[in-house]
Amino acid sequence: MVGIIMGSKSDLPIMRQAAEVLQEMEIAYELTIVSAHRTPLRMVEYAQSARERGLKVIIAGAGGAAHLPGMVASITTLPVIGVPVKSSNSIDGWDSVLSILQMPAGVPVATVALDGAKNAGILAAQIISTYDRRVAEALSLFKQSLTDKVMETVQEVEHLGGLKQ
Ligand code: RP5
Repeated sequence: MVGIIMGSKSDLPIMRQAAEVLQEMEIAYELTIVSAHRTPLRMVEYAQSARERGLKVIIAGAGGAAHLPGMVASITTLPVIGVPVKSSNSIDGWDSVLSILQMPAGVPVATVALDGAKNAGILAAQIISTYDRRVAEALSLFKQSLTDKVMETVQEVEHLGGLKQ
């Protein structure tokens, strides 16, 4: 249901975080390398066939001169979520962020934070949840777990505060 693509194997430590969150919510995904600069024809073929292969959302991550998400979005009508990666050839990550974020009108890429692959996975799940009730329920449980984790720390901190008095 979700295609996770990245420009290089070196993006995998970041991009696998999108896969992990989809796996936790039992959403089917595929994970592969598609490089805008090194395999441009593969990129075109991937983007052209994505919808007919049954994908609902594409998550695309790249670093440096990060053209992959935008170029894929220029070919497919599926929603594309872009993950700017702080790669070895990146200048502090700003190059990747701006390359993915500053798309021209007409070709949107939903850009998450630098190295924000986990949020990309959650956003993909949220798009799928618009028509899939099971995924919507998995997201509700996930949201509740965020609240529960914070509330545990609230209690811990308030307890420490109490000890100081
Ligand atoms: C981008 O260049 C890739 O997405 C990666 O983030 C970066 C560096 O690639 P490698 O030289 O590590 O293969 O195209």
